[in-house]
Amino acid sequence: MSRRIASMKCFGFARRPRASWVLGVAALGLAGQAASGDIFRDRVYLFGDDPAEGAVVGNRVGSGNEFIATFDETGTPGAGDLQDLVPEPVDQEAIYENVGPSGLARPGAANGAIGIRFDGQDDLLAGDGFGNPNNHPTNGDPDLPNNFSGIFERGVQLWVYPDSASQGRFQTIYADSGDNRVFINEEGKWGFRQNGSNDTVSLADVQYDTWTHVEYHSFGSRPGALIVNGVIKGLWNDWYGNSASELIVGANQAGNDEFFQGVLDDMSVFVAGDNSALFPDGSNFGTYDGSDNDWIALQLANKAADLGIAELSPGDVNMDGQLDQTDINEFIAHWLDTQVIATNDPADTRLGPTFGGFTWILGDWNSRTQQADLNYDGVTDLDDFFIIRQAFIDAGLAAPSFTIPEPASLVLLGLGLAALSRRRG
Ligand SMILES: [Ca+2]
Ligand SMILES: [Ca+2]
Ligand SMILES: [Ca+2]
Ligand SMILES: [Ca+2]
Repeated sequence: MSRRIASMKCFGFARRPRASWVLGVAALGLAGQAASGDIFRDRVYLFGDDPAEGAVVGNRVGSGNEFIATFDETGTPGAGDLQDLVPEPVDQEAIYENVGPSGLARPGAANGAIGIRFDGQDDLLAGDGFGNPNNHPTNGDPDLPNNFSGIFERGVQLWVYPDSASQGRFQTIYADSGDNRVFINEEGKWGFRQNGSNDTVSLADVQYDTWTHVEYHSFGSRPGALIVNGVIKGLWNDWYGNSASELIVGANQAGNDEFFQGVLDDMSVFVAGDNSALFPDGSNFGTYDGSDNDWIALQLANKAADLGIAELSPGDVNMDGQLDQTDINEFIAHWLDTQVIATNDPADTRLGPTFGGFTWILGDWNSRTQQADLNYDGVTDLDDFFIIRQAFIDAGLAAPSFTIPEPASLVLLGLGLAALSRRRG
């Protein structure tokens, strides 16, 4: 079985000496990724958009290149960090699909964009697993890049177009080891598994024959969240699983069941965190905020396009293309608003069955649009005001101030923040 051949490939083996990598990525502009944050995407799978891959709509995946693979766009030729995905078996029928405006019209897709269709019978893609970054197999290898030791934040995101003919079947979207996966269950709900055997099924209904963006995100030690179209729909209370076994896309870990039927596109795998102070070869892999979610990034880009501007200011609370007093007012109106997400609250219909009863404060598209949570951390506080303030300064406007709407002490905030903290301390 060719899957076993893939499993024998060791980490660090440079499968693709592609000297044109830098040019290729620059030319692509990571089309459709709408990358806006500073997280580190260690894998970007465009599923056919890289010209070097030789994808032709209707052809089998990998048929246009000598590696019989769909390419990972992030890495350096010969450095061991290009983790391609190989269709298995190689004569199966996973095929390139037109996902541009004239095809399945994935949100944000440009003319000519390509994705991959899975038939729900036997199609899958296989590659190196990634697991918890702290336990990544290449950590500490002086000959390989990306020492993730001490890094625990891990996320995966992609676009999914489930075929309605697949309704009623359990389908695995991807499985990174047996411990971590995202799936659709028999009842048509989105779900995920993190570090173990418990499946968390959300209350989010799968929409068939249309596109949905799904992110699975382990925020470090915990929690882990399932984010569907930019909104948190499921939580789990554990680390990201450590197993370094294969990554399977489109089927279960064994590659023999739970086949996905439909089209997948633009999948990326990321880490965040900073281990530069811990290890000589460590790095700052960035800080995640909601704008790193490709669905949210697309909403922000679309709003800017509608306004005829290049991009929204990070301090534009009401997203109207202007920085003015209305942004301050809206921020003040939501001062200390907090998005509490609890799995044990029967009244909270966002989440599914309770596993232990977890309560977390987290941000998403809802907290951004409904409570002025500019940094997507779930709380509207001074951190968000600093974003507004810096945006005003960057735009050449006078630094704004505001009055904290606290009954005990009405305190003017602005340039005197340092003095303020001393007085209160
Ligand atoms: Ca890579
Ligand atoms: Ca694509
Ligand atoms: Ca505004
Ligand atoms: Ca905030």
